[in-house]
Amino acid sequence: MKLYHSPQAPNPERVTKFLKAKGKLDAVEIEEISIMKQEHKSEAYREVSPFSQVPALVLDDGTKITESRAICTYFEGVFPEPNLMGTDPKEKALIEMWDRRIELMLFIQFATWFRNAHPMMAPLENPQVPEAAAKAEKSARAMAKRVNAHLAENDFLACGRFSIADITLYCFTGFAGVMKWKPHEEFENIGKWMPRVVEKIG
Ligand SMILES: N[C@@H](CCC(=O)N[C@@H](CS)C(=O)NCC(=O)O)C(=O)O
Repeated sequence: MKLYHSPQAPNPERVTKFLKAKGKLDAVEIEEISIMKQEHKSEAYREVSPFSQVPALVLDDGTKITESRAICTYFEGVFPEPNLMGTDPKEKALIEMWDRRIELMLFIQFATWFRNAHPMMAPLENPQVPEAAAKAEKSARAMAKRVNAHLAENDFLACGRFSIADITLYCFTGFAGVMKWKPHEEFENIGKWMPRVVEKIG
């Protein structure tokens, strides 16, 4: 199987860190797609990912999977150990709850801020809308505060153990640096959580 990856981009990183946590990075062939060179908009790549987004996974039978979390779900099935998405209905629900909260309320809010505010993104986000950036920045900062409060009582985001939700938060934390935002320095509990995750996938 082949994984289409962009090393600087956070969604593909969610998949490679997930594979790393499984010890299975070598199980896939990786092809790099440069977003800055707009390779993801080429006709050839659109055959793989009609929405022109990275990552994408192509299975040996030709099946194409193009959402990072869906790709992780596939890998969780074929490489079950260590478990990263829950072992019973309660764990699965709690891990999904936190993963979706981080993705929807932090990761995507931050991406909307970045895409609408950073000059580097002007060719991809046309037009950039300052009001959208300001609103999304406020949402992302509010969510980071909530996550920090949650981590005051919890070593990991869900079920007292490392999971896909922590991987999503970890990738967001690195991504935030593009706007010179360091949530792990600004927020004490995110800062204490970080080395626990680095130990698994850093
Ligand atoms: N929901 C998708 C989002 C994928 C996505 O937005 N990928 C970004 C890179 S992090 C991308 O391909 N951007 C290209 C563009 O915006 O033109 C997923 O989770 O895989």
